[in-house]
Parts: sequence; structure tokens; C-alpha cells
Amino acid sequence: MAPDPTLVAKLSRHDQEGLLRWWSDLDEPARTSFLSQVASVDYDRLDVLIQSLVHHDEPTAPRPDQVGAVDVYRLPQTDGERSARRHVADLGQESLSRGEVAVILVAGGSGTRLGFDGPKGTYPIGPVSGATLFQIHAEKIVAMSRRFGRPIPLYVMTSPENNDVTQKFFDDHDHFGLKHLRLFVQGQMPAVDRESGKILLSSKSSLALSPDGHGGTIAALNEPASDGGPSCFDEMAARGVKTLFYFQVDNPLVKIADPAFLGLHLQARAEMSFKVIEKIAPDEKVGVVVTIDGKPQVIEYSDLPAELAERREPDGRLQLWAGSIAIHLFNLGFLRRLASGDIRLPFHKAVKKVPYLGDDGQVVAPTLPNAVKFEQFIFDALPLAERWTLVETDRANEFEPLKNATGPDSPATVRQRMSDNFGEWLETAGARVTRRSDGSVPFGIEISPLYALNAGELKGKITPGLRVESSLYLP
Ligand code: UD2
Repeated sequence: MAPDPTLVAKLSRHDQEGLLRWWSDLDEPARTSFLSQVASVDYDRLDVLIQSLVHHDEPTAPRPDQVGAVDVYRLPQTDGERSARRHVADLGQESLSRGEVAVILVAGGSGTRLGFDGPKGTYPIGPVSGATLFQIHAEKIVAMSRRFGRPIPLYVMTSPENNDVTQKFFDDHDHFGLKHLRLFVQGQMPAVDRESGKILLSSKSSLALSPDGHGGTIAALNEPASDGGPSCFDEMAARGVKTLFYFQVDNPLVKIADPAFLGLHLQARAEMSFKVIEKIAPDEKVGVVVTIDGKPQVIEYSDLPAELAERREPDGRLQLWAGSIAIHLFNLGFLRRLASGDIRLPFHKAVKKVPYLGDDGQVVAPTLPNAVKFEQFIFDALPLAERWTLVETDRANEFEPLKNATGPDSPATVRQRMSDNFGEWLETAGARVTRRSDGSVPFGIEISPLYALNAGELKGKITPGLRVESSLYLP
């Protein structure tokens, strides 16, 4: 079989005809699967990206004078503010009770920095039980569903590489008691040579593809199911879902479907909302929410010029302090509009080491970054929203991500933070917990979300005066 002449002409128009150079070495099944891969690439879009991000490397950073701070609902400080926050949480609770909320968990990343062999969600992070990230997240959703008397559906975004193993993991654990779980697979983009812009091959019959970033969530939710069934969006709409709670797999502290956050989002009739924390250092690895020419936008940490990162208020605090921890709420209609409209999220480039097929037909493992990958970021939806809310949360209680094998954001720091926080819940509920002189807890403490979702729920479940002097797990 010869390749389709229209496709050959298209490749040559886009300067990518080299993709077919091993054609005569391939057997028929390999040719068929390779052709469908090659034909699925949007070459017009790729050309634009190669021109702007590979050949010209257009600067992405705004001019410093365009950038300013954003308005954020700060943490409540007074009794009045706390009571107003409780009041607005009623709106969120009512919406949960009406079954209008679905949860999106993005877990398509490759987790390279953690160096763990398997999807990051299957990492055993519980400080005592060794519960995995997926278990902890799923049990929070089960507990919230029970609390509000309506099942909260969970949609997990995977990548083509980790979808099957993720599905098997959930199946092997009976979906951790979730009433509605659906995995959906994100799209991929070809990696290109950083000098020539040519698409790289990973073998004679496959392109070097990589996940298209968590911005790919929007398109992936809009895709029909692999068996031709309804897209996730259609399914959500049929269930009466109006708001999506979005979060990343790596943060076991996340307060899933937090009613107060939901309430603020609903009260403002926002299309997109963010939870933010006060950055502790200018170079902290979180995107920062700012205004650019008056419009809210996120600048990723790697794109934030030092001059801006270090700008301070007269009292010494960082001016651009609102660090995004990738916890969002979306109005379903807004995301559907983005999925079907002409305006697309921009692509960002990542220069990485990508193994590729060399001229001699052998795979080369580069020692230096040789390739450009293209990724969309979900937070780029913010400037496209007509209304939004930004809500500050408390870092210690809601953000400790698992990113690295050692050092900051590693299993050791995450488990310590979990134990410290659970220790605090126990103290609030009337227990006495042994602590080191620096205030940290010297052993593992863990409370399953099915036992209690917060200190308030723990009250009444433990004996007042309980002494916690060694490792404790409340399942
Ligand atoms: C992300 C944010 C950063 C900050 C930080 C908080 C970006 C670009 N930066 O940094 O601003 O909020 O998190 O922890 O997001 N994922 C997919 N598909 C992909 C790529 C990623 O599902 O193609 C998922 C991944 O599984 C993970 C999440 O997105 O759950 C974040 O990915 P990351 O670890 O690469 O992001 P990071 O730490 O650079």
C-alpha cells in the first residue's frame, strides 16, 4: 500500500515529508496505524506554533508597567467576616444538595520529577495507612456525597500512556465506593526538533507524542466517549451539573467541592474561580494571578521576570502575591463555550529531552534538551471569563503538593504536613497531641475522609482529653 497522495502533498506543504522516510520498512499493520497517527495532526495549527515558539521564540512576558495586583477575597479575619463566609457557604451547600456539582481531577501528567513508576495518583502517601492519592481524593468525594445526600460524579483526566493502568487501579479498588466515576483521555501533541521544527519520530512507525497539557481538559471533556457514547460535557448536562470543581492529583490537602468557595463563585455568577495562597518567596514554583492591562491572568512561575516577582509593597510584602494552587471552579456553560468557540487557549512551549529516531534508524536518547513540546494551560481560560472570583486559602490547611522524590514537596514533607494538620484537628476536637519543640508531630497521624472531613466533624467522635502519644489512624 502506498500512502495517500493527498497526505503526502500535505506533509510536503508543511515541510514534514521526512515522517514517511521509513515507509518501505513497515509492514501493512504498522503502515495503517502510522498513517492514522500522521493524519490526525493539525498541521496548520502546528505550523503557527513552530513559527512563533520554535523559529521566532516570541517573548511571552508582559512589560512590567502592564502588570498589577488582582482583587482577592482575603481570608476572613474578623468574626463578621467569618460569619459572612459561613453564610455564603450555604449557597454552595444548597447547590451540592441539588446535585449540581461535578469534580474534575487532572492526572494525565507524567510525574517525571517524583520518579515514581506508575500514575502519581497511585502513590501511597497516607502517613500511617499508606492510602494512595486516588484513594484520599475518592473518599473525600464519597464523604461529601453522603453529607449532601447526592452522588458527586468524579471525572479523571488521564493520558494515553496512563489511562489503562489508572482504570485498572480504580477497578481493582471498586472505585473506592464512588457512585459515578468516568475516566477521559487527554489529547496529545507532536514534539518537534528545537532547531529545525521537524516532528520527531519515536520509532519508524510512530510520532513522538506527548500530552497536550491540562488545558487539553476542555477539548477532552467535549469528545464523545470511545464507544460513541455522550461526551463528559453532555453527560454532565444530562445529570443537571452546573459547576465543575477542578484540581490536580498531587495535593492531598485539597478541600474538594469546598462549599464556601462554591458559594463565593455562585454569588458572583463567576465563570471561573481560583483558590490562591500568599506566596512566601518570589521564586516559589506557583503561577501568580495578576492583572495585565487591567485583565486578570496567570503568569506561570517560569515566565515571571525576577523584576516582577520581587516587586514589594511599602510594608515589605510581595506585590504579586496571589499564587495559584490550581484549584478552580468552572461554570459548565463557560467551558462548553470555550470548547466549541473560535477562541482557543494559547500553547506554551517546554524545551525537553525527547528520545527520537536518528538518521540511521536507531533511537537516540539525548543528553541535552533537543525538542520542543507544546502544552495548553487551563488557567489561561481566566482572561476569557466574563466574571471570576479569586479566593485566598490557607496554605497550611490546603496546599502541600507531591512533586519531588526528596526535599521540598516530597513524600516526607507531605506526610509531615498531613500528620501536623490531623494533629491540629484532634486538638480542636479536645485531644492532647505530643509535639516536638518546633510544633511538629513526631509520628504519623491520619484520619480517613470517611471518618471526618474536618475538625468539626471529628468533634463528638473522639473522647475529650484523649492523649495521642504515638502513631494513630482513624479509618
Ligand atoms: C502547576 C502549575 C503551577 C502551580 C502548581 C501547584 C502549571 C503549568 N503550573 O505546576 O502554577 O499551580 O501546579 O501545584 O500547571 N497534567 C495533566 N496533563 C498534562 C500535564 C499535567 O493532566 O498534560 C496534570 C498533572 O497530572 C498534575 C497537574 O496537571 O495533576 C500539574 O502538572 P505539573 O505537576 O506538571 O505542574 P507544576 O507542578 O509544574
